[in-house]
Amino acid sequence: MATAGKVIRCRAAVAWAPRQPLSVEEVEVAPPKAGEVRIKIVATGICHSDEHILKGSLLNVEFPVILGHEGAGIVESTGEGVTSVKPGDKVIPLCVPQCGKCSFCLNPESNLCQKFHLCESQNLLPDKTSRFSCKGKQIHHFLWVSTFAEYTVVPEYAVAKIDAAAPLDKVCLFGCGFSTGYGAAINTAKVKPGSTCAVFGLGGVGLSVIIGCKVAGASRIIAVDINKDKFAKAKQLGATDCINPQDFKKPIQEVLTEMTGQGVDYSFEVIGKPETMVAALASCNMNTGVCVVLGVLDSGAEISIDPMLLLTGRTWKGSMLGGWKSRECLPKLVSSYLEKKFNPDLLITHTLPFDKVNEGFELLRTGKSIRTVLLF
Ligand code: PAD
Ligand code: ZN
Ligand code: ZN
Repeated sequence: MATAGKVIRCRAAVAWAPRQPLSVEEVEVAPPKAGEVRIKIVATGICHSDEHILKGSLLNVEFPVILGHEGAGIVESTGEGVTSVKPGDKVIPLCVPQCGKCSFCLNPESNLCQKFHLCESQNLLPDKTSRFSCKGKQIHHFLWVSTFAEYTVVPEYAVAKIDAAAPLDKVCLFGCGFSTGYGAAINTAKVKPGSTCAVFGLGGVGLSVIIGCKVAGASRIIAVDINKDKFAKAKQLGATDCINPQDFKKPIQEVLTEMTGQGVDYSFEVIGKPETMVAALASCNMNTGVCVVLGVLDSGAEISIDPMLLLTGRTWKGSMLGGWKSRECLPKLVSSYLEKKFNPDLLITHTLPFDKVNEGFELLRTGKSIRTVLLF
């Protein structure tokens, strides 16, 4: 491409400081170095985790930064030594990389990679420099993806090549929300046919859990949210019952236990609050129940539980990006979508031009959207 090897000037939403609106600016994006890929982002979703970072309530991010981690785009150019993608390929940048070499990557049971953000800082690219600058200032990367930029640079092991037929304005959700929720049901809980499930929190991730439970053949899927406006979509995607904890005097775990006899087989916390994490654990069968935590607490927050909840046999677990080995599995997941195995398009309630990124965040905060997709 004509831009290869050159600095590209383009739009990006810069977060100059926590708790401030994003600022759409012209930024400079340097060419990819060896082992890196520069991607033209076509579409990006807004996930609750971006909001956590913006609030300053998640660890390990340095400002100014370009957020966004749920995007899809087209390779613009590649640095020396890159072999798995070439200019023109459709790709998803990966917030959980897959280097293929570390002990986690070599373990078939694990989907993390020791290059992921809790093992290695991702505020800068692996060579500890940034490809972004704005008004003479260096801007930090975020999770090595920074999809709130028209062009971004990522390491080769943080990019997955997907089917050329994939609609980028839809499959951007596979970069986080859809894959996380769907995989939590399929890979982490391993939901069995005929089982009962409870899903706490009906945002983009929680509704994706419902899609996963349905595909896995669950016979009862109970959706839990304090915002009843989310119930219609939950039903459309496969929820059999929808309940609002505020409609009951007794704790929601007691309501769910009564509804199901001994508690659900699988419960999922997809909100990120201490009290709902404990309630979700207590809602599953005391002996054989499995509770999966996907919600992210504000940094520093903790939970305490009565260990008896676990002693009787419950399993309490969590997962990142739905347990998928990212580079290997996301392309297959996109192919299953193209074969119409599931329909996450229903999660997209709003599509906005990129410049309206702050409006997108406002829709998330006020509970009016499931996923907003921003288009460049
Ligand atoms: P969202 O804000 O779209 O949805 C959260 C939902 O929870 C909303 O529908 C709320 O109404 C509902 N809710 C809030 N409080 C309560 C309550 N007390 N009881 C019942 N319902 C309530 O968020 P999202 O779907 O984008 O993300 C959900 C969480 O998952 C969030 O904490 C995010 O940071 C985390 C996440 N984890 C991973 C992962 O890999 N584990 C990936 C992506 C997101
Ligand atoms: Zn996310
Ligand atoms: Zn690895």
